[in-house]
Amino acid sequence: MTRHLTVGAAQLGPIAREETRERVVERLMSLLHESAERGVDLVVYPELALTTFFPRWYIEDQVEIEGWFEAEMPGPATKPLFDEAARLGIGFCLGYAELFTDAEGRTHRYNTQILVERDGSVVGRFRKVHIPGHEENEPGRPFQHAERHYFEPGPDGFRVWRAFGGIIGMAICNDRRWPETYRVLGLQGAELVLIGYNTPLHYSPDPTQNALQAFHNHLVMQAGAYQNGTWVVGVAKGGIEEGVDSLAHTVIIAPSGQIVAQTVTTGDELTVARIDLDHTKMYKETLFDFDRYRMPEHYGLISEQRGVVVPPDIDGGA
Ligand code: ING
Repeated sequence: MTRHLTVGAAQLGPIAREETRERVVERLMSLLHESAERGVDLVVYPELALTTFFPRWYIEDQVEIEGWFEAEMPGPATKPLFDEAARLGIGFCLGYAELFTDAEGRTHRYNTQILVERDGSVVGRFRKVHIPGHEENEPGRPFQHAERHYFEPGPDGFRVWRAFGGIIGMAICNDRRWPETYRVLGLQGAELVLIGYNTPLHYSPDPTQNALQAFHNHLVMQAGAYQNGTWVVGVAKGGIEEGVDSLAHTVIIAPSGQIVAQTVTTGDELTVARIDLDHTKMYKETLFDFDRYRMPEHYGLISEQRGVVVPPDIDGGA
């Protein structure tokens, strides 16, 4: 039996600081219509797909900050996208800055992705777990990466949802660099992992990594796909956005780790692949038959420890 699904990775080029939600939704709508022409069932948009990547500035005015967030999803600007996608029978994954008020009335700010089925129903919500960058103002940088000033880590961890005929997981940007992300999803049976990202080419803490950004981007997602027998879709917001050159290189990756589709520009570009979710079995039921081959009795440090602890007794001897 084959479970085919046609997936569209809808890369965005730069979004200007002054660009309105309505104008951005027009761009998302254009990619949605191209998806419909190309028979796409599920279209994946990038991280923070409704606004410019505002963590590149250290903003303290709370009103301005809240202007970057969505208090409801869909909201007035995004409802047309939801309605059109449902009319076309196309599902989508959308990244945005979420303002959430809990039952106790406390406000939370998350870097969020939602998964919307072809009937327009929201079937999943993921909040970014690994928040990179810095908390305090660092004006000495050419641009900031103050995600920790704006976002709390997602409290829900890494989950999967049954949708589009398979088991779908989500992750956001820096999450894709951590093998734990894919393994926790893999242990839940993930067959397709959807990841949006905004990645500046310049990495202030170690600029020697700048030239390796594209290599590292594909390395981590190809490894995550192969080592967990899952499809992975990585979708960029790329190009020079408010003066910051950001990685594109959007990809669709097979459970073998092979790239089966990728973008070739740094702008709004859709790349499409018809995937077979049963292809995952070739790896999940052989090399990466977790139940048969994993040895969790030796993996304790992975969840017990946060940082490195060098054991005292490592100076030689069996
Ligand atoms: N961006 C980055 C990422 O992990 C980063 C953090 C910035 C990495 C610059 C390298 C260079 O791709 C997000 N948004 O997590």
